[in-house]
Amino acid sequence: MASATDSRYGQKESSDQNFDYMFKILIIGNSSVGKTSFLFRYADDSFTPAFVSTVGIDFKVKTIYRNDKRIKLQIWDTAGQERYRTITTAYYRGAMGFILMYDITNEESFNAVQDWSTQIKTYSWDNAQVLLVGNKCDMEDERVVSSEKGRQLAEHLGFEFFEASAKDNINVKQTFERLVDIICEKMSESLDTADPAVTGAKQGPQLTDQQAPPAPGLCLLGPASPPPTPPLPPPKNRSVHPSLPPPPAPSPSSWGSRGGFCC
Ligand SMILES: Nc1nc2c(ncn2[C@@H]2O[C@H](COP(=O)(O)OP(=O)(O)O)[C@@H](O)[C@H]2O)c(=O)[nH]1
Ligand SMILES: [Mg+2]
Repeated sequence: MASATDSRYGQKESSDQNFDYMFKILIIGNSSVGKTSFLFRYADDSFTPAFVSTVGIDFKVKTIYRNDKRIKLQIWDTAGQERYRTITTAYYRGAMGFILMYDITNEESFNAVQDWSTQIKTYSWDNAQVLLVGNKCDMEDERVVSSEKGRQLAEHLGFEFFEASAKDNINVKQTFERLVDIICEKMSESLDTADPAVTGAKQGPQLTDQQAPPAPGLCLLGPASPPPTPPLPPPKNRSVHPSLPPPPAPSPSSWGSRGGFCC
């Protein structure tokens, strides 16, 4: 069980202030679909077959380069159980992106996707980007949810779609990078169409313009500009438990997207 002293969540990168943008991403979905494993595969390139139930919510930080920009990802791993829903949904508000995960060997987790999507629509910014991920695609013999069903549901919900395996490291990096790319694309579009009176610019600023002010809550510029809205993470190496206050954040406009990558 993750805890305040859980060394699996070491945050050595979290205090690094050297970045151009910071994106907050949440991984959500039913318990045991592989959310924690997916995050550990991506952040640490590690995998453990043991199931260690996540308590509340926790995060890892990973910094990547996209379009010559240093992007710091604050990736929040949530507990899937209903009893943590109040805490975890409180974290939806500042998120720019969601990885909504089900397990291709577990029909119930797939049937729950619609509910998770409703949670996103209810509690997140309208413009948050979502990828639907069918995890455990290494378990082909036990598959009960076809790729086609996954793709159709993603299309219906307006999300892009990936099948992946945290265990075999299939489409893990690709999922995060695609999510970052669509966040960047939509952020750039939003800034292009931003009201000059609000942004103070004659033309909408580009993603690559480091001096340009971001649309509220869409991105966090590096050291020169402190975060406008999303919350600071909790102290190092700790989970967020029911007694701790949730973070806030407001919301702008609305977007959507589609596509598909299977195992
Ligand atoms: N075969 C396989 N097992 C996985 C995969 N991802 C996670 N698991 C296993 O599924 C169980 C639940 O994983 P976990 O990451 O704790 O799920 P969470 O509750 O969604 O965070 C663990 O036993 C993992 O080892 C995967 O891609 N393939
Ligand atoms: Mg977990």
